[in-house]
Amino acid sequence: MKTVITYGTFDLLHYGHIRLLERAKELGDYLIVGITSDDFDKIRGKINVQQPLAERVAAVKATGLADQIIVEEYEGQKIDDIQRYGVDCFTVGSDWVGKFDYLKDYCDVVYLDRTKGVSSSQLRSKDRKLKLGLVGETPVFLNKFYEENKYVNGVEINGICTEDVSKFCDEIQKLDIVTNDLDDIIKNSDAVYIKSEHDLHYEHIKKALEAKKNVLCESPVALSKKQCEELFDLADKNGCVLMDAIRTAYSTAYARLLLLVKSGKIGDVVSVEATCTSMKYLKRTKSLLDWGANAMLPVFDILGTNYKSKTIISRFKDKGNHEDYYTQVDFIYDKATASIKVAEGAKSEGSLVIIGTKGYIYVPAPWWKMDYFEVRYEDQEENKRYFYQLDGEGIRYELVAFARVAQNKEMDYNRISKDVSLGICGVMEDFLGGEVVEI
Ligand code: C2G
Repeated sequence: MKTVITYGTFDLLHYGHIRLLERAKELGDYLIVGITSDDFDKIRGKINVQQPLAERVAAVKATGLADQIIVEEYEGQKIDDIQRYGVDCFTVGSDWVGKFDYLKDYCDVVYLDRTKGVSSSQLRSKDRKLKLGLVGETPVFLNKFYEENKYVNGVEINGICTEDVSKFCDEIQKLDIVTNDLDDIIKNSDAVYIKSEHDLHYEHIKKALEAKKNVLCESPVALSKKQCEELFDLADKNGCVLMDAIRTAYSTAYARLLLLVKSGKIGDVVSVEATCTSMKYLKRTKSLLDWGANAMLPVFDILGTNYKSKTIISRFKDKGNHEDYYTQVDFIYDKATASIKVAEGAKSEGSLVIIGTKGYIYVPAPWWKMDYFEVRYEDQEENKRYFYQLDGEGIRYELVAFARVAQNKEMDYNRISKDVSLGICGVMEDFLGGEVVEI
């Protein structure tokens, strides 16, 4: 019996895939199909996959072409599988020609012509692409955001609303819509990404939601709980999406860290300590407004937003203008405490530590772009290390999630709850309202 093996994602199964499987089957008597796991696809850069593994397995199974289906989960697994299943022939489409020649040491390698005219990424974008308009003044970040979107199927950045577009990269300067009129960009886009000054977020979001456009906005989305509540109510009323853009929430490592905490891996959480410092943009230091939301994310995700009390402690550069060199916010909960330390005018180790009654989780700096963390115990033999590939700081994953929520209303892709957004806006409101212990 001649055993053949082939691998793929097989997302949105189409005739190109089926023709490949048919020809693979003809190469022998027994066909094994390896289907990539969701994590493995993300790690190898396929971040736009629409269907979860179970659906992809079922679709391949329904073709009746596979004698056996396995899951491909890690780099190098093909060698293990070829040896484990006594494979005589590996085959894959010609878009991979040369990439698997190393398998010739273990079995025959056959590249089959790829079927022209169809691909999963085409199918993913078959619904009209989401036209996304940018709103903001910071070229450093918006240029990066533009680059990141190149990895996202189904979203096309079609314009920018800014005062001076000459500061931006050439591609942004050549966008269809370049304006300084917010109404322009809202009218001509399906959705907007807002990275304007914090005190303009509320007004910008409100205009977009009133026009029934979806919004992805840097956090905080507003500078008071009331305004935040009002924006989410408006989004609900108009059937739109308002998504808080804290990209940490979209990194696999962060999502897995939360699952480990919630599964009791470190016992009851007694403290969350998050530090974010950055002195890159020294010309202004709005530490809490710029970094507070990111730092509060793990606090509110793990301990919730119903703290009993909080103390905001700030060292100001210009109190009247709410420019703080350093701000610390200490939260007291029923059975836990939390402390965030944020600084654009001071420097510290940007780590995240989650303290539990059985052990603790340590995320090294810069934890907000995490791809790695450790679960540590008294007995170091029990320590575990976790690594999850993160490309581009997580912006592309945030964009994929936003597109899913905005286009298909798949709300579970929005990793930041309204409760967390409200909690963040509430702290900002108290800070701006002067509820601060000054040092
Ligand atoms: N394919 C094809 N014609 C198409 C599209 C895909 O012949 N129009 C083939 C691919 O070459 C591949 C298989 O169908 O052999 C599955 O394609 P994908 O699901 O896109 O997965 P891919 O990541 O390309 O699979 O490690 C090997 C890779 O997993 C190969």
